[in-house]
Amino acid sequence: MFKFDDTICAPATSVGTGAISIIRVSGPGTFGIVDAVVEFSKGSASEASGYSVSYGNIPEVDEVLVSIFRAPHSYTGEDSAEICCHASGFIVSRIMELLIAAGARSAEPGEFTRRAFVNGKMDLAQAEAVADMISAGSEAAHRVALNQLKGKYSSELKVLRDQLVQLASLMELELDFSEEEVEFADRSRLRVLLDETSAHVQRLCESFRAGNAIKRGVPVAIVGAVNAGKSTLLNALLGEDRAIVSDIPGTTRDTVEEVLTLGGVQFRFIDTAGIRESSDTIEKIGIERSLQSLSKAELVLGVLDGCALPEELHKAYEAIAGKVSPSQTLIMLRNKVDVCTAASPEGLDLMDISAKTGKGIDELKSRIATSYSLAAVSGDATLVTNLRHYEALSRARADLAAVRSGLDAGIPTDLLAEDLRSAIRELGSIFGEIAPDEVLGSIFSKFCIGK
Ligand SMILES: Nc1nc2c(ncn2[C@@H]2O[C@H](COP(=O)(O)OP(=O)(O)OP(=O)(O)O)[C@@H](O)[C@H]2O)c(=O)[nH]1
Ligand SMILES: [Mg+2]
Repeated sequence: MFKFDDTICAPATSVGTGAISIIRVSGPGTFGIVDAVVEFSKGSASEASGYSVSYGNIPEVDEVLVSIFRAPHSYTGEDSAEICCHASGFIVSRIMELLIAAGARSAEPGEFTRRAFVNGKMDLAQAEAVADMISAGSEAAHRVALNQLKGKYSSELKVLRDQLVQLASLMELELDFSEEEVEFADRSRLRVLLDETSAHVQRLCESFRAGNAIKRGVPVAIVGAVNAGKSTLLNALLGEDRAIVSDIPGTTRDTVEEVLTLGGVQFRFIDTAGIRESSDTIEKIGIERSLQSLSKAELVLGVLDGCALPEELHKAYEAIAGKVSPSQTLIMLRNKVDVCTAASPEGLDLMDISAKTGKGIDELKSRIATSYSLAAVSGDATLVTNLRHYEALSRARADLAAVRSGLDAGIPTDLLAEDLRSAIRELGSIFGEIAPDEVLGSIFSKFCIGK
């Protein structure tokens, strides 16, 4: 285990909120430093056993509770303490000053978790999951982060990496015997193994779209012609008057975004400017944004004015459907059915709603929830949610494709082995097998102080 020789401290709770704050201390000097700052009513931090809590006093500052964790049984793997005090900005900064005067140093963002990683308490993917866990805004995002934190995700990647190592050794075997012209005894096995692994890497790459949507909130674009009732629909879904509604066509100029959790999944509903020909510069920019939101959405709610004539409805339907790609889910809505009661035109898959009266809104919500259900995250399927992992997997996928086409073209194995090694490095980089300082720096600098 790597030994850090300094001791760090930081507030672990946000200052100014709640009643209690926690200040974390970690490193070899922890107990001596805490003893210099806190007068314990019984014994001292240095004598206290691990997993114990002691009551103490910091003269002229506050009465505190100190939790003691002895190495290696702590978050960081080092001797650590957590000082629980009243949540006043003054008290927290005073205790920080006293700890620093006693020999601790103010921690960098993410430094506790970085130490936990370096000390082997968790791998890199698990360390990243700590940040995801804290920022998870829905049950689904929490579940994905929890799976990653518990190490299920890393084990899957380790199995994959081991398969590639096995492949590499098969290739090396071939290299060893190449002078004796051992004709690729195991080439077919090599191919099978390579194809299996590539398919698995491919599957993980493909899961990123859903994984990322779950982590950040599934983007749902509400699109359609002016005055169709898009903003009224956003308000009906949210149950509040968020967007401006009026009978003037072109009311919404810029996109309006709000988050709503349905069935444990967070959705980001984006109300957009109505699409029409316009010579107004600002409206044109708004429409451009509508089209961008549409193309980036996972789910598209196409809103049609139910009072339009059948041929207009057909035209409006096609205008939206034509902009939706096969990988997106489209739900087409015929709005204003409270006043426009003519039967739905033939041949169009439309759901009848009235954004104004709320008719059909609950059904629409359950349709949206099931289109992106929690089942996607609760099953065995692993979801990639981290951009760094996705990029490493994509590079590994390209390396493996190069190995495959090299094999087909009869390229000597020693040349292919290089691509294979690169793929192994890429997978290893996800759980931090190889973790250069600058990679660690960029990961942990995004954490907050005290994490
Ligand atoms: N009767 C009825 N009127 C509705 C319904 N939904 C919207 N409206 C009315 O239709 C008009 C336009 O509604 P908005 O929600 O502003 O329409 P929009 O699609 O956001 O329009 P733009 O922002 O201009 O593109 C308003 O007068 C709404 O009250 C509905 O379900 N029934
Ligand atoms: Mg609007």
